[in-house]
Amino acid sequence: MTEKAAVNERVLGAYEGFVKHLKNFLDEQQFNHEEYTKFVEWADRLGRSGEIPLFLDVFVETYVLEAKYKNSPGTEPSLLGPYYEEGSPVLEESPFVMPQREDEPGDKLTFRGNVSSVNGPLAKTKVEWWQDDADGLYSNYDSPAPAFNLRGQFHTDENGDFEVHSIVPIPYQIPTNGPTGEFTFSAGYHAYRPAHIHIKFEHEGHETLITQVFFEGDEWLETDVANGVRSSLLTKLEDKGDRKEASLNFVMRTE
Ligand code: MBD
Ligand code: FE
Repeated sequence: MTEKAAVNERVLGAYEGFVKHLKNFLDEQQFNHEEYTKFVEWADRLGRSGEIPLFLDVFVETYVLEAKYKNSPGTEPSLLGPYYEEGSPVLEESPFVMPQREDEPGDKLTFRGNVSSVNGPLAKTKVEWWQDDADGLYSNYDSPAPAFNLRGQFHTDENGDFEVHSIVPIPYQIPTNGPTGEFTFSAGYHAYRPAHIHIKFEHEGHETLITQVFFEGDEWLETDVANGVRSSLLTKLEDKGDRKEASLNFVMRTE
């Protein structure tokens, strides 16, 4: 580049703000130079392993969301996470059956929800859904399942209602054999997230809502390694014999 690019004030402000707080942090922590070098080596391994999105989504994303959305009306956002995939199968007919293998392992799940706006009812909201399978794996990411297994998109009806048929997700263990696991165990944390469904809502004139659904009684709710649980996102799994049922309503904010 010969010409100097225009200054991006957001980048400059972010870096200067970061340094301001970094100084206080370093005064407090008093790292020696060997510790700094070890950190650089670990960060290099993190980058080379491809785990930067994983690490940041587990250990940083929740604080970004909290800072921006605490005390806002409407449904609380939760983590997007590293396993969102654009272009999932478009499901046309309700109840929306998540793409799955013929003999998909796991408990069958019927999930009912409603999407409204802080201003009232909302028709035809676009919904994207993704989750792990009964082996704790997300399709498209180191999984033997077909691409887009347990991923789909659809629209709510005229009243904002929707019904999904899927399987119950299981607690998710983040990968532990790389630099993210190294950090997790060094800090004395476990590697689990409670079982969750990822869900994303889009509607014109509204802020896109990315959030998750969790289930009461899950053993990892209080100690989620990614700290993504919000009590308003909890629902109850009801045993209906051959399947489980759950429901939750969602409220979108206007732009
Ligand atoms: C996940 O499944 C997830 O939802 C997050 C936020 C981080 C790692 C794995
Ligand atoms: Fe997840």
